[in-house]
Amino acid sequence: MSDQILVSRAGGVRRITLNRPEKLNAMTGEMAQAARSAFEEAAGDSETRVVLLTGAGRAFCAGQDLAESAIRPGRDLGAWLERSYNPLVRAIRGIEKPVLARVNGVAAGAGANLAFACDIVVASESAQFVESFSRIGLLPDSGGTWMLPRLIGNARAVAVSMLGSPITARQAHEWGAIWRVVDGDELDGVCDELARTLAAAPPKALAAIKSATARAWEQNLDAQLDLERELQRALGATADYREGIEAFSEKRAPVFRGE
Ligand code: T3D
Repeated sequence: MSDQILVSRAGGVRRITLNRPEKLNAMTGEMAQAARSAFEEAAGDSETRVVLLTGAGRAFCAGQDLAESAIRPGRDLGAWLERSYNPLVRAIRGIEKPVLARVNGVAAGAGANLAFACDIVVASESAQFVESFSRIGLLPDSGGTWMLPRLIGNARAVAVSMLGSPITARQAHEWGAIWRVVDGDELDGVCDELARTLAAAPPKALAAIKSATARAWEQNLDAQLDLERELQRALGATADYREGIEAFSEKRAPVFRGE
């Protein structure tokens, strides 16, 4: 594993830290590939029930490392995306476990869109999201053109993408792009508590919520009702559902095992 990514696990919570603090965690190809591997490992680890993505130091991620030779003008940026960000975004969206973004500082370019790809985003008051691509002659990638209109509406998505103007954490919250904005000194407590709560929740139900809400963007209500029927049928047969019902009637906290 590259030292540009730190991975640790405590209980059911796997923490993936982007680790180039002196460059605001600007993403190299090595880092993108290591992050993707970390998500794939998390997907295959039965002990991991939630993944927390964050950055070391004062930033979350400043996007693509602009000094990297692979993205020099004239190089094939499409091929670069296929090697770096596209697999990473697919890994974040595809993992059947909740992904929590702890946005501790600026999230720019691909870094902003990696945060927006996560299931639940908590940002520090001082954080900001910058769709900085147009400043260097590019369009938002890493899913930005897909996620932004859905998260904040078309008018805002087009404006922030064209202008590259920073979205403050507070504004991102008001626009519905992120779950919470908290004081910097509360960020760890809030994220740890959320991660623990998600780690104790029924994994199959969370996976179904993740996949069903993703599908809802793509299909009509009729098809979505069919999907809910099938997913609920499967969940209704799980041991965790039985446990949830029993715990409710016995007035105790449920213990969900993902079975
Ligand atoms: O294939 C493709 O499509 C290409 C992929 C594109 C995906 C993208 O992500 S494109 C967008 C890339 N990101 C940016 O354009 C953001 C560039 N950075 C900034 O605008 C600013 O650094 C920030 C607004 C993020 C933060 O500003 P500030 O004033 O807090 O910090 P700073 O002083 O600018 O940066 C601190 C250091 O980090 C500095 O290094 P130094 O001079 O101390 O050695 C700076 O150069 C470095 N850094 C910040 N961002 C990047 C970076 N180094 C390389 N690449 C960066 N993206």
